[in-house]
Amino acid sequence: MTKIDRVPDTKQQWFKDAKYGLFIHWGLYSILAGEYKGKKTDHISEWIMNSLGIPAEEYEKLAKEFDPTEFNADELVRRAKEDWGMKYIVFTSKHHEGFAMYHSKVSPYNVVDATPCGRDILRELADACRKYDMKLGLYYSQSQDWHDPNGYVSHANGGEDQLKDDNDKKDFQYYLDHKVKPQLKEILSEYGDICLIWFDTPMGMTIEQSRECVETVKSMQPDCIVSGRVGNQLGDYMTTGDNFIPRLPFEGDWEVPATLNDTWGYNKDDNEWKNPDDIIRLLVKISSRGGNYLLNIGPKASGEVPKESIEILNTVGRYVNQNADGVFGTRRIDVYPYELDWAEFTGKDHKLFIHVFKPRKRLEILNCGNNVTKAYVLRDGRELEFDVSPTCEGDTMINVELPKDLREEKNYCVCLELEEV
Ligand code: JFZ
Repeated sequence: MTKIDRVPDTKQQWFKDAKYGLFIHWGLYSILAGEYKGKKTDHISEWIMNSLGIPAEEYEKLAKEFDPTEFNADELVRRAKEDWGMKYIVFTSKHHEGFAMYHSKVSPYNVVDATPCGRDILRELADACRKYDMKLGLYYSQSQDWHDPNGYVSHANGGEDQLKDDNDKKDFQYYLDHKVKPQLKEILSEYGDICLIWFDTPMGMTIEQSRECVETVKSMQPDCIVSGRVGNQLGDYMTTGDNFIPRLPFEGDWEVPATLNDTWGYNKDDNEWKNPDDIIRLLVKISSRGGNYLLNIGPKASGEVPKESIEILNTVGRYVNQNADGVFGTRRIDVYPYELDWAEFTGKDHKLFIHVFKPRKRLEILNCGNNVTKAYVLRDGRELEFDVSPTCEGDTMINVELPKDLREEKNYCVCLELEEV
């Protein structure tokens, strides 16, 4: 994460309210699923071409095997919207491997022209997003392209000096003018409204080159926002590292991209699935600090989403759907600038939401701001008794009584309505 000296502002209300989105990493690497000719990668699987040093002429043959018979964009978008409660989707239109997951006229290395299936995956997704009124954003790797001779290469396994020499010899500007900008124009003109372009690590790009990327996007769709990784502090919002939450206070618009296991692209050997309870807590914690959580799935080459991902997202989705008022549209709060092991707080308007993650006999909340006028269980509206008492330190303690059934529970939310002053 690079240091920024201004507050990033997307000026897009949908982004400030969204809180929860779906990242989809899908490409030719999904066919290899972490293994090539008996060799397994110990790096994130979408990097396999790079980490196992597969030559471009070999790697590109994978396209002949791409036939996603199980991919159903409609079903996926419906799940994201209804079952998982997500507000936007970001799909890899072209990752570092250089392969376009849409019908590009700029390069034949794309999912329609180079595969037997001939399906325009982005078209299918865009149509489904329109049907379900889901915002669609696109990941586009602007700096690294391991298929184009002039795209940058970085190394999973080091060797930076040699690489820097190799990269310096390339005509990156040519690649920018002849592949990146024309492809950006395609994805921003042929697939309807695109809510954001998720640029990735800029590497050696100059400020002019980052600016050209931003300007290409804005010239096509002025409301489309760009991620901080476009480089040179030109992004509309800040992007953190995988599952990394910045320290309070972080003003402005930001997003945490995150994996459910330890890879973005599908890896058949990665079973390090996170616990849904931890994901729920992370989502709430990020909301309380004013950010968005962009949670990733890596579909298999067949298009099937790993069942473990679906199960985790279904569980998280139940919490999100039952407690939507306490997640979406919430603002960064400063009421609780310290950590509690049993709760996280979110807030908006004159409401403070207490997300309870461990069984408690009663809820004791210190100094929650203005006077409390009402307390209720968010998911069913049940009103709760409360009283207010001074502490010896001169603070105010709100004590919320819990009915018996809730005292054994975790993962529920209580809303405190506060007096307007
Ligand atoms: C990048 C990609 O290289 C990776 O394959 C994946 O697409 C991910 C979402 O983005 O990886 C990064 C880049 C930067 C950071 C972390 C992962 N970072 O700044 O912490």
